[in-house]
Amino acid sequence: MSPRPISRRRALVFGGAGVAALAVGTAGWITTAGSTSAGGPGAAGEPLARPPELTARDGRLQVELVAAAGARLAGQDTRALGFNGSSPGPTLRVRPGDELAVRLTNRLDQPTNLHTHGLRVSPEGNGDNPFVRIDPGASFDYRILVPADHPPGTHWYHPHHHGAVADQLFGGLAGALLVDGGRALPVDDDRLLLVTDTTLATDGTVAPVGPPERMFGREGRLVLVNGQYRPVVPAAPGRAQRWRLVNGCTSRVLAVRLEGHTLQQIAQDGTFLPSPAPRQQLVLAPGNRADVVVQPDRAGRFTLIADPYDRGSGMGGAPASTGPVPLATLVVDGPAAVAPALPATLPAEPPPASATATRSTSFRMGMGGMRGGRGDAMPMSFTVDGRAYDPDRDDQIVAAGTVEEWTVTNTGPLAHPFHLHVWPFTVVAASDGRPPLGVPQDVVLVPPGGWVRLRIPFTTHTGRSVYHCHILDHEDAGMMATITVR
Ligand SMILES: [Cu+2]
Repeated sequence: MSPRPISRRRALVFGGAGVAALAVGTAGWITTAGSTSAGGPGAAGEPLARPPELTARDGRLQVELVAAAGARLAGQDTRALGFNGSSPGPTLRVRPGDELAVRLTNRLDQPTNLHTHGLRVSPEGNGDNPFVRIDPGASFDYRILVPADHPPGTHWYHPHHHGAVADQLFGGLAGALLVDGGRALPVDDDRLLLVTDTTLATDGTVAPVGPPERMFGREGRLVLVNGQYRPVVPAAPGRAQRWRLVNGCTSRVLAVRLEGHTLQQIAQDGTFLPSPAPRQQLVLAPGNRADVVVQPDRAGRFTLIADPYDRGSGMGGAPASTGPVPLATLVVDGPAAVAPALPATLPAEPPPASATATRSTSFRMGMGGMRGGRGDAMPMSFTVDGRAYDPDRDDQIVAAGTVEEWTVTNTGPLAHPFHLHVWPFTVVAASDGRPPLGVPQDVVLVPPGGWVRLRIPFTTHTGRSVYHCHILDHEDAGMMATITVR
């Protein structure tokens, strides 16, 4: 356990109507790496922290994760949720061929479980199984076998118990999951920037969320990076660093840019692009990851910003994000250096050449008295193909070994991010004309009234899992379906 911090009190007001003034205790605190930093949300401008790292040894990573309220978040002691008292939880680092053994203990007041988002692993049994239910007080032993040919990349983990996913992620339950190995890049630093959002009440509890917010998809008023409020990322002119950006927000789309800089994107959702791609802005749906290389060429302070993103306002519910949100500050200082150039080509995976079957599915919103995740009335229904999620119903049955082309349509006025577990897909085309990335990814935004076309190899694992909207309020309300590959 971390030593208890010595708190001083600091008052901080987060702007916006109805936002509670948050009394923020900031303190010096000890990271597991042994370094001390003065943390604090109130204290914007503290150095970016690295969540505790747990690294596989001799082919195995055995960890215990305890999900409980009382995490240290944004530099203060809160009633937010965390893994092992921390939000985000520890970063889990494995290599291809490793076994990831997680004992998850539930000290919440509701059932939970674990999803290894992005890993291409078995969804069966003690694997990445979304049907597992861990009741309060119980533990479950996950045993996840990372295939020897698994690509290295940036992934993450979070609970996936239907009906409680949004509340638990918004509460703070998320962590990074990195597959190491592969080609070393010429960078001086390799940093995780896991973005989450939440809203804290004055007493440090996570603020309750009403039906209108759940209908649109809740966006927290506090946007955090590695659990910190507007941290500082130190850099030297000329030196390159790799940032692993993870959108761990419940519903918020992050349209990210770095003042005065171009982000060189090298990977999406844990797979390399064919070559570094310059981006003035990167749009990350909830669940998406992007690895970028940042190489400042001059001293100064530059803000990493999430710009407003219109998810669709046809429902009369305006997006909660009304202005640009500062996420972090890049502070460039010190003597200039010259970093070696990035490689011109990266080890991208070629897309499947062709599909052997086609399939269509649609995200739908409709009028109707559906029940929300916590049982309260929702004015809208959230379905896949007109049916609310039923874990006992087989919605899609796919022949193992095939490559399918899916058309995912969205009949409604809000954008919905499509996420398929375990089997990543390559986007072939989208109705809004976005140029496809051409490499496997696992979350893609389906535009309002539009569609995306995906090519999905079902060639790795068999088993039963789910696909759903990654606006987790929508998933909890029923916008999820089962898939069986056999
Ligand atoms: Cu949705």
